[in-house]
Amino acid sequence: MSTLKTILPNARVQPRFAGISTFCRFPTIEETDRFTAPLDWAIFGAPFDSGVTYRPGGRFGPRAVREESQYVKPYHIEHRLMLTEVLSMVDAGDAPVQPFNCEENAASVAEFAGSLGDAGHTKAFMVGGDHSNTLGNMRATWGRVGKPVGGLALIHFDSHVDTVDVTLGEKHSHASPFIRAVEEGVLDPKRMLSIGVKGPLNTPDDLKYAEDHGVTLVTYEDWKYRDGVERIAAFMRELGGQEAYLTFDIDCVDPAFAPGTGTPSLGGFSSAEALHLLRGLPEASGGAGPNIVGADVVEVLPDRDHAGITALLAAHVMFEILCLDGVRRVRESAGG
Ligand SMILES: [Mn+2]
Repeated sequence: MSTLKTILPNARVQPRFAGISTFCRFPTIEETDRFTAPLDWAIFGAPFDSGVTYRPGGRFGPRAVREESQYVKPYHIEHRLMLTEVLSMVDAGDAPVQPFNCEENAASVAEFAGSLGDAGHTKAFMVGGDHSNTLGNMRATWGRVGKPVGGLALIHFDSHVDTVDVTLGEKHSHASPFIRAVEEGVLDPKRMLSIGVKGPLNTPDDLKYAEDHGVTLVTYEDWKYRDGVERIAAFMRELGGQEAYLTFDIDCVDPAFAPGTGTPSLGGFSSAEALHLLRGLPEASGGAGPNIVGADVVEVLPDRDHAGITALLAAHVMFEILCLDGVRRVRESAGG
């Protein structure tokens, strides 16, 4: 009798290069015989990129990540975790995006993400698309956890802080999801941690909103050469088991490792450093790790990618984030 909560095709019998590509070969949301209800994570695509300020093409991100994720395997060797034994996970398809309107698109993504699975249990994981889609999944996540007054905490990996008020005359774009989320009460800026910030920026004011509202900013250089590791650990300990959303903009990784993105910013994490940082969050917290109630990976732009390396990294980042929830559940059920 299998103890699996998510049934994958047996890669020793059914090759990874055959069949229709779902995220990590997870079942579709209709294949209810391949996952254990209640559903823990519904993973969906948000193929929308009309919120970009520079190079478009992220609308093809979900398909590219699905394709490269065929080689994501379920056993995490550092956590000693068989993810499919701990979580039931599906590919829920793509949100119905609104390619000509950023604000309407966020509303559409929110409605779709909020409808997935069991409202009181299932969590929504979004694969973008540009970062403007995150406002939609954050709204849905906030609703799923009962719209707590004060908003969600946020663990944010990005080159950019994405708290610009207006860009090219628009309040809704991939430069603005977090200022809009704060205004809506969805996000608590005092419990927002931005990791991997790097420049150059348009003006010094691009950091001012975050600094004035209590966001914890850890630049790449802070993490690599100064006190960033300690500051991340302090944030994670303070956060404890509070409900947190995790968003991963692939442009926090050095374009030498993740060239397939639309607003590349030089330097930054290597692939290995990014994976190491994610794997280290439980230890940094001093406990079971962050209580991730919603998540995304965004800004993969396949047309600028080489050999699929950016999409492959995004697929493995998704796996790492799901494993964080797996680790937390294992440690909590063990009473520690
Ligand atoms: Mn971003």
